[in-house]
Amino acid sequence: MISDVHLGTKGSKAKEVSRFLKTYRCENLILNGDIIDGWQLKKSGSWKRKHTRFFNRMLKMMEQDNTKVFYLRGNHDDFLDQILPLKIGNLSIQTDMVYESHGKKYFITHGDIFDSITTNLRWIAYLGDIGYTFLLWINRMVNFQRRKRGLPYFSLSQYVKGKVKSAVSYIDQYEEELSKMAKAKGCDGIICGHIHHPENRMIDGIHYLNSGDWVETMSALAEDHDGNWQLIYYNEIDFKQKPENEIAPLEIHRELKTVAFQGLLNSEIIHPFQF
Ligand SMILES: [Mn+2]
Repeated sequence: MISDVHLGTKGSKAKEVSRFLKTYRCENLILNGDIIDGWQLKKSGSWKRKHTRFFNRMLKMMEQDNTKVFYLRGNHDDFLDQILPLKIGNLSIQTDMVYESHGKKYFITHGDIFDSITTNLRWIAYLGDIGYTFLLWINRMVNFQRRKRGLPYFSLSQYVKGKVKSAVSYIDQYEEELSKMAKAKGCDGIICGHIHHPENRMIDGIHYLNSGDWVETMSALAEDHDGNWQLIYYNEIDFKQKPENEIAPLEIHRELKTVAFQGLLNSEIIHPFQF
């Protein structure tokens, strides 16, 4: 399973994700939302050949390995809402799904449904070191100006630190909310994407899984024949070896409709940090 490829944007690691898909064989491929970045394409993004190659690879998998593809809509590819549910041969486009395997039920959704309650500066979690250094630099500039005007020192770094802390708790809050939803739906686990934060852990008796992204972490999620889930990081793959990794079969239980929320932070400047 992969999510958040954001094809059509500069940050999309399209070549890497195609290479990743070429390395593995699977019975089912779940594209868990934000595969195509419709928002960015509408504004200023450009569709490149490498973005088309991703879909060529997907079609090859469907042809050669008889892989079933489930494309679940994300908030950036919400244009799919107009056509789903749609099934053409081995390709199925839908809102979300329940996946049953080895006696366990997993609710699979992109996971943007909680954006409405957690819109406050969630992008700041992804500032990282460079962003932080940059902010410290701004801090110096701001205070230089303030001093000239006789204003007291303002600690932007302290302000940002507080925000970063709340961004970390945003991730915790997100993971907990989705786990609660899985529980409410009578599932054993939840699989999502959206926040570009790969994860595989237990939260209050619910198996919480996040398939990561192909913008920052280059990560994916796979289930083996025994029903064990693991995160795969592109940077850790030994491409010289020819692994014959196959992923266990998948049964579709039922389709559920969820409500789509548009992200509220839609300005050009912070776009790279949007989920
Ligand atoms: Mn998203």
